[in-house]
Amino acid sequence: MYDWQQIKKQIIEHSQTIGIDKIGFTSGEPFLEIEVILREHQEKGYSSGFEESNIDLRINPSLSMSGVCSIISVAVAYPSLEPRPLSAEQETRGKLCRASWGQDYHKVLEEKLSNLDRFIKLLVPKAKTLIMVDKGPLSDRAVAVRAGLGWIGKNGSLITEEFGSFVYLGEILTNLPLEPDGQKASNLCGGCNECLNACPMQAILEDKATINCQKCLAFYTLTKGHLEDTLKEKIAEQKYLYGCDICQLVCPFNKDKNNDWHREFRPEYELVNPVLEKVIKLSNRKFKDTFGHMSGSWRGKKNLQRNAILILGRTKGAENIQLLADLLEHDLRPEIRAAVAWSLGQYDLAVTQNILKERLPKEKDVRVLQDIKRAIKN
Ligand code: B12
Repeated sequence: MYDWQQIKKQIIEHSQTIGIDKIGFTSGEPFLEIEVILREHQEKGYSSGFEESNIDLRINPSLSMSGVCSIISVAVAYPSLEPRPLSAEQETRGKLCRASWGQDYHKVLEEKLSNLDRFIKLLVPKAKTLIMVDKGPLSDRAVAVRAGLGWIGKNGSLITEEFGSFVYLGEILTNLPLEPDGQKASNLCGGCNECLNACPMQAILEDKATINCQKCLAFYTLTKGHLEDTLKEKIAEQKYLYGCDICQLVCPFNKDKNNDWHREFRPEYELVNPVLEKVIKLSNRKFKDTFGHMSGSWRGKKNLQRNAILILGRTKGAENIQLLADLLEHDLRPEIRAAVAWSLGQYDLAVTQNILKERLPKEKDVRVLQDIKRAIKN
């Protein structure tokens, strides 16, 4: 009784009016094409731990929603061009990855998909649906590939020909029999190895078009707790407080593209390149007010502060020694004191060595003690 072709057309048209940049359709069949990839990724210890660990759930949409017949996959583009500094000031700053620019993308995409969902239910009141953005068990990238939105680049990202890889993904599972889009996007990476060469961690597994998450810098910026010194160095060197864009920035499909038409994602210089000292001194309330709306606030204040301290250490600015000394003496969080110990160790100065030595007899946390000792030895 329904004209499904017509309904699909109306869904596509509506999506274009609500800021969905690309839309595609695929069946609700299991994603058998990625089963081996996902199992191997997990078995070899390449997983991040943030993804759904139950592979059956990951590949079988019907375990998330019984009666699923089709999946509507969407991409929403986000900007890549750095905002201009407001002045030529030389304050030490860090950066947040582009996926944390503007409003939290989960919220933005969920709103767009809820809007599309309401529209579908106006057309077909009995439609059953389930919205997923990032947090669902399905691989958003695998859904997008099968729906024809793009291809998986060597860096593991879903690349669209129109917008490059700076796109967020989400999907609606539904029991409606919407016709799948037959045409898959061709993989246009060819012999290009820019991402492989640029990754500071050698995290990209070339032959697999996937990454070893246990090496990925983005992963480490959001890992809680203590870090190995080599990882501290990498965070400090690349200046990322949250996430990492390196393997995407060098991608030829992202060059000369700045997907800046969604107001929600427009970056504010002071927020995406914050002054490190200000980040380190944030109160809980100020953190929530300043960064709470961004996806980069997800891992909490302590993570951003730990990373800010590491970056500060690498700059070795004399003006920051007092701040670091105060933190080592008074901050109650061991991860913060450990980061400070490393940072003070970066200065090759008698004064910073003395600060570390004076703390030694007072420090109670075993892990921080080790870090202080290493910083003194260095
Ligand atoms: C866990 C996670 C992370 C982890 C691990 C990342 C990773 N590469 O696995 C960490 C914290 C490191 C991370 C980082 C980032 N993430 Co993340 N992350 C996820 C999450 C929740 C699960 C990913 C996952 O399962 N990984 C395991 C691998 C094996 O699976 P997969 O990446 O989904 O798919 C792979 C395979 O299935 C295979 N594949 C898929 N389809 C097909 C089809 C064929 C034919 C073949 C052969 C292979 C194949 O290739 C894919 C790439 O390796 C997804 C959301 C979701 N629910 O899917 C977002 C997601 C992948 N992340 C996203 C983003 C934006 C990022 C960052 C760019 C953020 C940043 N700037 O720091 C980085 C990119 C790092 C990178 N190069 O991958 C976007 C990616 C959008 C895009 N255009 O690809 C997603 C989809 C969130 C979203 N809804 O928009 N992320």
